[in-house]
Amino acid sequence: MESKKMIFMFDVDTTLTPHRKRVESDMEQFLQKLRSKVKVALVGGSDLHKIAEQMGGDDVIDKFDYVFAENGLVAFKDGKQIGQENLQKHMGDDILQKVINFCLHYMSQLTLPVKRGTFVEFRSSMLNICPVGRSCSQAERDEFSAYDQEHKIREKFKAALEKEFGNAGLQFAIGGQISLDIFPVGWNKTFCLQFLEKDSFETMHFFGDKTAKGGNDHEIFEDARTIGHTVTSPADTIKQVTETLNGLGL
Ligand code: M1P
Repeated sequence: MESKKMIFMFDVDTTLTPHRKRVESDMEQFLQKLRSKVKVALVGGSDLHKIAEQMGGDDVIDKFDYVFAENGLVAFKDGKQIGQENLQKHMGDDILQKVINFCLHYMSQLTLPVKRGTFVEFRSSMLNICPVGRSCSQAERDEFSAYDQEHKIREKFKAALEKEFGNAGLQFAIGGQISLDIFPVGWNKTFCLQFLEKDSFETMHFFGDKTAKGGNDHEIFEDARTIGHTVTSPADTIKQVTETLNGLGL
């Protein structure tokens, strides 16, 4: 039985894959089987390139009913692009440069276990700011993450950004393991819901790990239009989805 009016949406990192790693084959099979019962959407904070890397290749947009990259600011349905926003046009270079300068200055004052390269990644709909540098190795990523948990590097950075740019119409979110996302207010994961509302879904389940306040799954998890589920790992996602389907008799 397929419930066409129901959609299951998934965050990518930690929800479907281990941190910044490729999806495992049991999850790939599970998601494809799920598509015979309900529509399935990916809602990632990362750009499409990284989502494709993690979800098994460039055909990711054909393997799911919807793929929402950069919180849905870059949107695909049935393999075709249906949305694309532009941060630079929306905010203007003046404020963007102020934010970038502030971040670079703030990060220059930090002493971390190591620093590598690419501290600012300018994406089509968001700035991704990374104190350790995005070109770090997996081991350096894990080391930063442990250091961050102890020293609250990103939490303090986020608070400093909110203090400085509180009235600039920007939102700051801790998305993955090593970085912060900065985007216009409202350009969080709830942005993708407009596409699904247009397609008249009656029930929208969302599964994500960063659902607490300040995390990049928080707003969509809390949104009145969705039924939110907090998961802790890909295995937990499979468990909770299975329980939800059982509860629905699907
Ligand atoms: O989980 C989504 C996040 O994935 C990456 O985070 P990090 O590199 O810090 O683990 C980034 O692409 C980030 O923008 C995104 O929100």
